[in-house]
Amino acid sequence: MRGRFITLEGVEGSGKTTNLEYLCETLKEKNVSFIKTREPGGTELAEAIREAMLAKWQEEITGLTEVLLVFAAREQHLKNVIRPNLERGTWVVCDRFTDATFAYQGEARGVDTEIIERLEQWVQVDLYPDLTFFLDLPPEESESRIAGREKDRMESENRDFFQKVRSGYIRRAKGHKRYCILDASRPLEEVVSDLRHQLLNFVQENS
Ligand code: Z5A
Repeated sequence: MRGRFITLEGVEGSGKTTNLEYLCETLKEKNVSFIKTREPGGTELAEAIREAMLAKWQEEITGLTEVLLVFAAREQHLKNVIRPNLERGTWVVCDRFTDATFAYQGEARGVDTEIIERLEQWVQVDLYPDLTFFLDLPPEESESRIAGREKDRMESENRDFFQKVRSGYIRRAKGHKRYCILDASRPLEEVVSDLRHQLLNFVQENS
């Protein structure tokens, strides 16, 4: 049986990394065989593309360039990591996937959604996440959570940009049944308990 593909999405500081650890613990408890990975990244070349994508450059980086970079990384990641694992029955847990491209490059950078949809079909063909946790947090709260960190090129964008990212995610979440929206402004224990509950139901339905 094909493995299941779970993704985590949200604005920066919404707690993806933190919740991912709890998600993995729950899968271990249930004896689910899985790998943890991230986008952009997950392979040697895709990690190099991630570095280039997040670095600060003197020249202007267009939204379309970002789209092409993330899909080049995604092709490598799908071919070398995600597909082979799913095919051998291993579940894949991924920190961000194509929903991030729609939110960051589509909604916030203004790249035509049709272009992203075409690349999505071309690169992914029939592969989409089975379950997506969206950690929803207003940008002003995410700012205070990551205050003091050294910011990369994307993190250096302003509040208006992250407001658009959030709206993009909310719009997509409403249109796809695979989404599970978690209010990430609550205390961590509550967010984790909610995530765990939804995940346990999913594991039961898919084992
Ligand atoms: N990107 C893109 O543009 N297009 C694409 O297609 C893809 C990605 C795939 C890298 O993503 C960048 O790539 C990202 C979008 C772009 N850029 N931005 N900006 P990333 O996921 O690697 O980086 P990130 O979003 O910056 O992740 P992060 O900063 O590591 O945030 P996080 O993982 O969501 O948060 P965290 O580290 O778990 O938590 C942040 C802090 O909050 C930490 O101190 C926690 O202890 C605390 N925390 C967590 N939950 C709570 C609660 N509930 N209450 C209080 N405090 C909490």
